[in-house]
Amino acid sequence: MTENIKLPLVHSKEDTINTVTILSLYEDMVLGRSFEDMCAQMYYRGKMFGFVHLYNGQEAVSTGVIKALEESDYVCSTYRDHVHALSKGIPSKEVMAELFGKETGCSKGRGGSMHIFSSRHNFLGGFAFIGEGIPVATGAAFQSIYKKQVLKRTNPVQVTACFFGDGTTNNGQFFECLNMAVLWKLPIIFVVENNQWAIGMAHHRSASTPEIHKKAEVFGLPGFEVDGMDVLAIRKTTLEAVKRARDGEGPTLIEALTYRFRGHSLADPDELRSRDEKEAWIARDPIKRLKNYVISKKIASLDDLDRIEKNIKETIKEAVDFAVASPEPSVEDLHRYLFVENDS
Ligand SMILES: Cc1ncc(C[n+]2csc(CCOP(=O)(O)OP(=O)(O)O)c2C)c(N)n1
Ligand SMILES: [Mg+2]
Repeated sequence: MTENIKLPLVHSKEDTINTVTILSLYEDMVLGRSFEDMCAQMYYRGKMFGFVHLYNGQEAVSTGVIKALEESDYVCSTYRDHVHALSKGIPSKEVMAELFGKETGCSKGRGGSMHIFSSRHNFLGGFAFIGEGIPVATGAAFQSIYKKQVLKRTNPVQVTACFFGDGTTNNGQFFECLNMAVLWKLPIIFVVENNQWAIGMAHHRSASTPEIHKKAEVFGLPGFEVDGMDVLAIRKTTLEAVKRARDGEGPTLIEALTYRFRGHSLADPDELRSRDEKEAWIARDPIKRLKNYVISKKIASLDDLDRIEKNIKETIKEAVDFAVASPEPSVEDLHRYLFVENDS
């Protein structure tokens, strides 16, 4: 399992990738998919409240980007945030408990589905308002070079990966932050998850220039279009962007072409997208794609992959049991965590 194998078609900078890494990418995508499927079940059983936006279909983007980062790097998400949080290492039971509104959740049950947060994991949220995370991520990238350049800290520069959707790129924060990031050469990767739709609005009907990666050129940063259903392609592009960021060469924009397999949220009947369109994208399922790759290249056996899937099932079951058994926040603590507490 630890043997290094050659990947002939991919990875110019990382031209060998070991079996353990490939299987860990597979495991992370299966974790994301299984977690979201369980969320749907729990939502329909009335265990979760409010809006819940699932990530099925987009797993290669989260895994491909976040698993190319170091633990000390930052991730900033959107309201479709559960799977980004899992890839960043927040334990699934803490994310599940958060969705159940329990005290043991990563945001102490005060955030819920759209406000997953963990300072311990440098996970900056979870934002219900679209585009809200982009300035926050830009700030994280700014403090990272400030520590290096002004405070003369010797640690490696921390990189920030900032995720947002195609619809969000029509908002002003996107353009303002691209400008600042280039001006100050910030170590940030803007990751556009172009899943072709913003709720019920098709991307090509709302954007003057639908090719989002081309907008990078105007601001002077590299912009790449990448197959968002191919985890290895995303990983390769991200590793190059991380290197540029850490070497002080500034930001990168990555547009990952992807698709969500479910409706916008669990409350969406998903009647606007055509059956043909959905079927065409589902045929490109990123998890099945990596599975086929692993089997055809004899990287691991079906039994190995089955074992991974079984372990994940167990992990998800434990996450639900933990969330069910956890206490609700107490009414006396209603005002806690609104402000930083100085009594520790
Ligand atoms: C500032 C703001 N305006 C409008 C909304 C309503 N809204 C919620 S999701 C959404 C579409 C976002 O689409 P996209 O950025 O493509 O993300 P996706 O849902 O596809 O992941 C909109 C307009 C919002 N949440 N915040
Ligand atoms: Mg979208």
